[in-house]
Order: sequence, then C-alpha cells, then structure tokens
Amino acid sequence: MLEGFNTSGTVIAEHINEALVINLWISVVLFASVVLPMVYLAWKYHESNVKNEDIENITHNTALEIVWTVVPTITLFVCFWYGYTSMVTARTMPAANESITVQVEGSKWKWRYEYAANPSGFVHKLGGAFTKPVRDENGKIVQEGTMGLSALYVPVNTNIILNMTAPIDDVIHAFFVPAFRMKEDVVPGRITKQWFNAEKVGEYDVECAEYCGTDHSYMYSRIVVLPKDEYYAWFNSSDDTPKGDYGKSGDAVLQQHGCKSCHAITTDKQLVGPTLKTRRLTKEQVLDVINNGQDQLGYAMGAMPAGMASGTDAEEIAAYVAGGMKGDQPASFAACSSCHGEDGKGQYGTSPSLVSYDVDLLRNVLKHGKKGMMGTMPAFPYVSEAEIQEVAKYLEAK
Ligand code: HEC
Ligand code: HEC
Ligand SMILES: [Cu+2]
Repeated sequence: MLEGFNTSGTVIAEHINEALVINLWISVVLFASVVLPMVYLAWKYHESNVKNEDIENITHNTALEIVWTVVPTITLFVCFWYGYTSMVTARTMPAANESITVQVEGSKWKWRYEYAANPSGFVHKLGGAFTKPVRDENGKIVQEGTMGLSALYVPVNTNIILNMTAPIDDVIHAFFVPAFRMKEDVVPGRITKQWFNAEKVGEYDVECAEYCGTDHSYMYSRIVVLPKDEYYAWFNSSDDTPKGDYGKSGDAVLQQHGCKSCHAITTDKQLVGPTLKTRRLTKEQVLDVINNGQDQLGYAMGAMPAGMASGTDAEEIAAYVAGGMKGDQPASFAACSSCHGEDGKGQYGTSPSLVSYDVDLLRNVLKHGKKGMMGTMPAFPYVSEAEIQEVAKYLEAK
C-alpha cells in the first residue's frame, strides 16, 4: 500500500493540492449552476404545468448571455491559472549549482540511482530490484521480500534534480512519488527530469506508474530523506547505505504492510485505529475491557473475565493504565496484577502487556486481528516473525 496522498512532502505537492481543491470547488459550482436550473426548468415547464398561451417566443436576453459567458470564462481562467502555476513550479528546474543531481535509470524491473562523485572520488550507485516475497499456497511468507539497496537517499530541504532515462532496448517506465505528487515518464533513449525539495525527514514510496508490463508494479523503491549531516556523512563515505537498516527497518515494515494507513506512528492522532506512538489504551478502552471482558487474542491465560473491577475502582484503574501506569499504583490494581503483573507487562507474554506494544501483543493482534471499541483490525497472518520483531524494536525505541 502506498504512503501517498494523505502526506505531502514538498512545495510542489502543496501547490498541486491547492490547484486540485480549487478546481474541484469551481467544478462543483459550475456543475450545480447548470444542472440545478435545468432540473428546475424541466419541472417548471413540464407539459402538464404550462398552457400553450403561456409560451412566449424569446429570441435572446443580452444580460443573461453576458453573464453566462463572462462568469465561466473568468472561473475557467482561475482553474487555468492554478494549473499553470503548479505546472511551472513542477517543471522549472532549480539551478544545477544549488542542487544535487542524481541519475535515475528505470529498467525491467528496477530503479537505479547514481550520484556524482564525492570529494574522495567515490561514486555511489544504488538501486536494484525489490525482491518479491515468496509465499506458499496459504499466503505465508517462506522467503522475505527485501528492499535491498533500492532506496534513493537525499538530504532534507535541498533541491534534488532527477535526470531520468531507461536503457535503449527497454520499455517506458514512470517514476512516481505520491507523497510529492510527482510523476514523469522514463523513456528509453531520452532524458526526462523532475525535481523536488523534501521538507520533512522520512521515507516515501516510489512506484513505477506504467501499467503495461508484467512487473512494473514491483518496481518498488523509496526516497529516504535524511537530516543533512547524516546524508553528507554517508555521501562522503564509501558505505553502501547510510547508517541504519533503512530497507528493512520496523518503519519500512509498517509502511509495506499498510499499517500506516490506519495507525499514526509518530503522532497522537487516531486514524482508523489507535496511534502506535506511545502506550496505547485509552481510559474508555480499558473500562470497556473491564466491563465486557475480552477473549480474542489467544494468550496462554485464555480469556479475561468481565467485571474484575467496578465503580470508582474501575475508573481509578482505567485512568492509571491509560496514563501509562506512572505514579502511585492504586490499591485496586491488585485485581489486575495477578494476571497482568505488578508492572502491567503481562508476565512474560502469558497475558497482554498493558503498557507497551511488545512482540507478544503484536504477534497476537496480527495473528487474530482485533475487534474493540475503536473498530476492527483485520488479521495479518502473513507478517513474518522477523518483521514483527523489527516492528516491536522500532516501536519500543520511540
Ligand atoms: C484472570 C487473569 C486476568 C485478570 C485478573 C485481568 N486480566 Fe486483563 N486480560 C487477561 C487476558 C488473558 C487478556 C487477553 C484476552 C484476549 O485474549 O483478548 C486480557 C486483556 C486485557 C486488556 C485488553 C488488552 C488489549 O490490548 O487488547 C485490558 C485493557 C485488560 N486486560 C485490563 C485489565 C485490567 C484493568 C484488569 C484489572 C481490573 C485486568 N485486566 C484483570 C487476563 C486478566
Ligand atoms: C484497516 C485498518 C487497520 C490496518 C491496516 C491495521 N490496523 Fe491495527 N488496528 C486497527 C484498529 C481499528 C484497531 C483497534 C481495535 C480496537 O478497537 O481495539 C487496531 C489495533 C491494533 C493494535 C492493538 C492496539 C491496542 O492498543 O490494543 C496493534 C498492535 C495494531 N493494530 C498493529 C497493527 C499493525 C502492526 C498493522 C500492520 C501490519 C496494522 N495494525 C494494520 C486498524 C488497522
Ligand atoms: Cu516500470
């Protein structure tokens, strides 16, 4: 699943969003101004509503004709203006001496990136195929897919120019970065260009948007936007990739499986599901489980019975758990610690941790899915154990 249109990483993306919204509203208004009167007039002048003698022969109405010519002309010029200025921003390359230029090559079925030589003369060449995961007939991964070195590393707040081409005997590809609203054909024997200036450190998906051959959809890559010092530390070295296992990090796993479309990872925002930023249960969720019990995650302890606490005790416990179990522990928590442990961490995986997204919780939630008061999380049986470990490590480190 692409991280895409809900994120915006560049000035160009902002421009294009603005143009889109303005065009959309103008279209809605123009559409309504034609269709609503049309429906009304069709009704008003329906055969059964008019008599012959009511009908007048009107040849023209100058005022009305001026209005319906001038108003749409102006509004369409507004559309044009926003489209045009966005296009100019996207198409005007920044000065080469104030930018980093990277050569991009798309070929069946991979992206390659080549940088200019660094001060010690070393040329970074990255890229390669995204290795597809191999699954057995039950959808279980028997061999993991990897990003390998297939990411493009760039510094934040810097103009990046991409000089793109494809080998002469290859096919047309299209370099598409949804979060940057950036897409351009990559054509054999021709150089096409795009530029961007990413405003936020992060990882953004790259796809091939050409849908005419078997594996364009697997031409998966990423743009990894790094803080400037990290970028230059890597660029000036002869290391393959910057420090950190970018292609297979917990963050990459969350991205690849589409977790991020339902879960915020770095903010407190509740999307479809809860944020995975910090611990985790809201007071309402804890109360809900206390009142109704729960039996769906497959822990060794089995079901959690309903009614382990009630009234002010329950309130007090819920507030304590939702607060991350900090401060003095209310005495009433004794009703819970027998199973969840004194520290709420779930006694070595025999019952759920109430304070962290540990490996056991992730594994159980992904295996069984989870239905709660926030909604339904589908099961993800094909996320591998290694990926779960990575995600837990990543969530813990934050
Ligand atoms: C008898 C052991 C036991 C006791 C006592 C107990 N729990 Fe549980 N609790 C469990 C088990 C087992 C689960 C996992 C149930 C499942 O598989 O869905 C659970 C699940 C939960 C969950 C849901 C976790 C999640 O992420 O889905 C919350 C919240 C919770 N317990 C809070 C409490 C609180 C608060 C108390 C004290 C009032 C308490 N529990 C007492 C065993 C217990
Ligand atoms: C279609 C939306 C959706 C997707 C995709 C999704 N989740 Fe969820 N997830 C939810 C919802 C909704 C809940 C809350 C269920 C509830 O009410 O307890 C949830 C709950 C969870 C929980 C338990 C949170 C808690 O505190 O009880 C974890 C952990 C989790 N998701 C991890 C993941 C991971 C990892 C992925 C990607 C492999 C993922 N989710 C993909 C919707 C989603
Ligand atoms: Cu392609």
